[in-house]
Amino acid sequence: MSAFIPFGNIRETAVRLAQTTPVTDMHTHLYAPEFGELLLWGIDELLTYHYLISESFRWSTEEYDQFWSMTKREQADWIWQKLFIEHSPVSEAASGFITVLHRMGLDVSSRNLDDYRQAFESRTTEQQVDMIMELAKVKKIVMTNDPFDPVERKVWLEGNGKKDDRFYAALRVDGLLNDWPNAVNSLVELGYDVEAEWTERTKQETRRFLAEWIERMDALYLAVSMTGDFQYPAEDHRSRMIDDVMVPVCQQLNIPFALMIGVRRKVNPELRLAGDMSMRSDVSAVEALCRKYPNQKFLITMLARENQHELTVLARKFRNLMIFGCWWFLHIESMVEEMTRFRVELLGTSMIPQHSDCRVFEQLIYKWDHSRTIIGNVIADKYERLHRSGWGVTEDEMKRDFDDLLNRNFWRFLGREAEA
Ligand code: HDL
Ligand code: ZN
Repeated sequence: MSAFIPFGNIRETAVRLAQTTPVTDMHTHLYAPEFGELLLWGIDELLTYHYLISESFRWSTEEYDQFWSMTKREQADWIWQKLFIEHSPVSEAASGFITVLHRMGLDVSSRNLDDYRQAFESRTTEQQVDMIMELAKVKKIVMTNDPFDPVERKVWLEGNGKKDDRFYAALRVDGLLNDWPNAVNSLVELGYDVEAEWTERTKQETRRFLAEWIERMDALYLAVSMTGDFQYPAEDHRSRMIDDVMVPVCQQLNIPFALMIGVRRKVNPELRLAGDMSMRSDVSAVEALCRKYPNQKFLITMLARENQHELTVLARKFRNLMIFGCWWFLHIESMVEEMTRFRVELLGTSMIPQHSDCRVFEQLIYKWDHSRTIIGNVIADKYERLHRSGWGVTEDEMKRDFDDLLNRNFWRFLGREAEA
């Protein structure tokens, strides 16, 4: 066994390992290069990230449509002016853009957007993907895949789907739960014999749809996001869809069911994708699912800060519950710090502390840099406390712990640890 790390070296070793351990990013909105236009990257995509759009409007009195009528480049210039030039970019998303520029070796002090754009123009998509994954030390990326999206469906049906083995699929089917009437129309168009009424045939055909797409994509898990008013069990369509279709298919194909709970959609429709909000949810719905289906694995993340401690305590009660990430409005330094700390204090290293949720490829750099440093320091605190009680930790043990947190826990939970 290697030697225990001396007390004085614990923190720098832990933070170094947190910063360098290769990550499996288990929930993103990124795509492999073969998905073409669906893969977003570059300066203008980074600046028109929906987080930055909503923050920019706080400094503006212009009509929303005036912004939406601009070109993407004009929108990026407007956001740059509002959030970076007229005011300091201190928010998580704005400072993240600066972190990306800095880590890509650009002259941040120039404050010249066209200089930054020019530096990106010399690279192909594949070169940018390789460079960013190397800089962010992200070795595997799980996408969010929606067969109801015609652009994406075409890639899966005609382009032989995924080729890049660094990318994995997750089947995302919010519409089946949250917009059943429209989902029925989409399923019928795809050749499934379903109707709005919850008949045996409809259940069977919806199960067939899920099973066929999970197998076509080799989807690692089935995912849905839900508004915070989600109740389970309930005499409603969502509970019937979960009980009669989603859990049976996940059991049949032995994959986890991921529920992302707590969004309140379109509180300001003028902001479009940026117009969603968080809301407190009912953790007892997760408890009921975990208890009713002890052999079904659930990946759960919730959006309201108020739900986090209770969800973490629940994870102590159900080993089929894997909590993950600091989702969306929680992906800020203060919340990552707070959530990681009590998650470690209640669960040790048996959870998935972060996912990036990236929509634009270069965001991997800042979303992981910022989180890794926090995770490293929280774990260092715990190692130091152990050391003061006479329990030394070796570097190999630290490597194991950070690999568990940032990579292996996810694959082990899937039952696919060989791919970690
Ligand atoms: O539903 C989700 O997966 C969320 O992550 C939304 O995509 C949200 O718009 C987002 O981008 N959060 O980071
Ligand atoms: Zn997401």
